[in-house]
Amino acid sequence: MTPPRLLITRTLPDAVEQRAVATWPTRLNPDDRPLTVAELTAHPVEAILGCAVDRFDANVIQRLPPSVRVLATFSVGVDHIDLGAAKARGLIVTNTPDVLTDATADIAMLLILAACRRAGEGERLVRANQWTGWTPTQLMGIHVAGRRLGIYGMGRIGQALAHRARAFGLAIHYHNRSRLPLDQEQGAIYHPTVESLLAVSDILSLNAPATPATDRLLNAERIALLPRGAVLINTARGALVDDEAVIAALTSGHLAAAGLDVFRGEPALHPGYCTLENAVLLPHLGSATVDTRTAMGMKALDNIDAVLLGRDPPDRVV
Ligand code: 8YV
Repeated sequence: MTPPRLLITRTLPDAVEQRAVATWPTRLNPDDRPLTVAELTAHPVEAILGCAVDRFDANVIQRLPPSVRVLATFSVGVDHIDLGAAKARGLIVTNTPDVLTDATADIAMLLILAACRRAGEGERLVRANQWTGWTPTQLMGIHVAGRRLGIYGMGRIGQALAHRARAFGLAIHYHNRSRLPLDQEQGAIYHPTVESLLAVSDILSLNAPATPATDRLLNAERIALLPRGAVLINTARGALVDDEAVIAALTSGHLAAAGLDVFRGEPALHPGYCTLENAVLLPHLGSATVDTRTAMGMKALDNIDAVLLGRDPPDRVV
């Protein structure tokens, strides 16, 4: 009997690829080129280790060879996968929760500080050789301590961000589908509606998954509910915001600044962001540490191993 085969769609950290190759006959992508739909669906493998940049819509899932039993995504987000189509086909889908919580919360905290303290503008000034020297009023930013941080989505990453933000003197408010138990709240103030959260958010951080319900959640009407001069942080998904409305608010000053790690249609983000001095823009770095990306790959392989060896995968989504 031939052993099960694995397709890994993008280049992963060495330790992950070495483990995969040592365990299963594995097709790697050493050029790290995005695979076309034809390439994604061409290989009669039993398992696919894919990434959030691979689109597994209903069409792709239907075209997968019948041999494919498990799709392990190298991400916690599953918005790039049509879960209904996977379920209908009997395709097991797994993700990588927990291991990227700290790294992503770090990037959210980094963006809060960078956006409030105008780090992008300062960096650009120095690099352009235009810094003529210290002045008492140069690049004055927003003082973080004492301000209110509103966290939309108080799951693992939201809670890890709250933990960091408390150390910077921020008061934590949050909205979540359900209120957290008191011991997990740690003094954070629950808002039963997003509108009530927005009204008190000097800094608003989006930490919820992209779903039909959260698509363009932050639109012009809801941005208007934020205090004037609020700061927007997004390390979740670009789909949660209406780009035109965010850009208009950053231009008018209703939003003082934004720190964004994720974009609708990335890497082709809305060009309006790139000319805004008060937007700090990162290329989806949330989980980008060697330790985290290695742990994500190992978790994806744990899930694949479980399915191929006939066990329940630890991180089954459908
Ligand atoms: C990943 C992410 O790095 O896990 C997620 O959902 O957004 C990122 O942290 C990215 O999706 C790579 O697959």
